Amino acid sequence: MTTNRRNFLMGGAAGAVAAASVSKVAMAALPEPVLQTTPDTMPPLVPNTGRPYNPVVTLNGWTLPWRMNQGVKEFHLVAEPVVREMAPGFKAHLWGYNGQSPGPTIEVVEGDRVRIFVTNKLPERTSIHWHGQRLPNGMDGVTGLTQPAIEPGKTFVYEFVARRPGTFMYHPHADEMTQMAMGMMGSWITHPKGRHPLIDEVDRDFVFLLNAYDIEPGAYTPKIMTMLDFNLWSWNSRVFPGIDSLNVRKNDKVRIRFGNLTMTNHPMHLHGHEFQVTGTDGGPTPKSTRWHEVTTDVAVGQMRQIEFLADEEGDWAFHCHKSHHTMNAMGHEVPTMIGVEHRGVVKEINKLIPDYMVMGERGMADMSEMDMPIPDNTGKMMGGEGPFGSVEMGGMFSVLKVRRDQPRGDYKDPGWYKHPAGEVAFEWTGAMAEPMRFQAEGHAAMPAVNMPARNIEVQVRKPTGHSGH
Ligand SMILES: [Cu+2]
Repeated sequence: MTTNRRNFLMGGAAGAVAAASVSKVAMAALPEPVLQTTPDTMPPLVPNTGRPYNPVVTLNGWTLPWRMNQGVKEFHLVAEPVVREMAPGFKAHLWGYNGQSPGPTIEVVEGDRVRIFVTNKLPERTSIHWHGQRLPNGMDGVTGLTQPAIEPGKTFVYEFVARRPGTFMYHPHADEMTQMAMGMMGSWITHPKGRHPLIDEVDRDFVFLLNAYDIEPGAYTPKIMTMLDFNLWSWNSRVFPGIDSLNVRKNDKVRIRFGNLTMTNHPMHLHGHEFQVTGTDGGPTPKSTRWHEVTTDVAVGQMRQIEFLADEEGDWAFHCHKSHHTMNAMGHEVPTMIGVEHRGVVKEINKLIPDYMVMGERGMADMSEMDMPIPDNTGKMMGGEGPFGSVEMGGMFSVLKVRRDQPRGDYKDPGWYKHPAGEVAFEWTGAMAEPMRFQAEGHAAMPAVNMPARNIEVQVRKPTGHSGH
């Protein structure tokens, strides 16, 4: 994580578009849009105006600065095409806000009056819906229902009071299928205005959105008609190993907030610790409803915030538990070859197809170490080199790094965990007794009828599509 950069560029081009499309009076009132040029996790934006609060850290993202105008917090979002680096060496042509997809996180305090200017630099109409907020109906951002569309080149103003503390998100409500498939979304945090009985103070507070893309290997632009068969499962439009680690100090109280804007649910799983779900987009959960979990499912259009005490040192995996969602592009249309010994025939096939190669006869892990040639600009099927070799993961996967000597409030990557002697699983090289194996035929609840003439043996075949999950 880069903590020494905050590459905010004051956007000249965006200002010019706004100037062309709004009146002189409105122009004078329009805050300069702030753009972000890097996909790195930016340090928390400590408020220097308005009520104080403990800011969040947006994973591979940033918080939008505001301008205070006579007691109103003014933000300027610019909807526009962006180039997002989804992982090192892999860039996607997406749509987003202020230079990135997702757009910047908006952080305000309960009771704040908020004014958001939205400039449309997309080739089609848009709007923004403020998911989960209590607000006047006409500020809800549903094109055609509560407001006219924001046509290309136009700037609209949304204004409301952030009434309810919690974790929210924003996204278009205009041609949503296209605009969300292209990456238009962002997080919104409303901090409590004082001590809140259901909202604890924490030492670290992270936020990100789960999103998914269908980008063919070698291509740059997502396919927008895809309903279920996505091939890039991302957090804040990044795929592992491009997702930053979540770095904390031992015994920090940690909150992680995430929202799901994909087309399927994601069971989010944390290793080494138990957490509680302390809030949803409906607000903080009553304490009587909280119990400890290590996996929580977040359905489509939901947000969850989890909290735990990071009291176990180490590098702990944190990922979606659907195994297809921890793979990058190309993971799917490959037949199961486990147990199929076909190295012998490769020479023959190579006469016909010179670049034919053996894939997956011992499982798929081989492929991450093979360094097989892939088209330019493709998220590797799996990737990430850990301290003990290849991490056979991609997609929705990152690492919670808990360290005794991580300075308070410092989010820098401490490197790999140094395990105490004798605390790493190791190869057994001593004498081996024959392992116990169960041999007998199974019992049955009732005697079977119509038994086949001889026993059937089957091999497992990996599903080749994504339908239904
Ligand atoms: Cu998932």
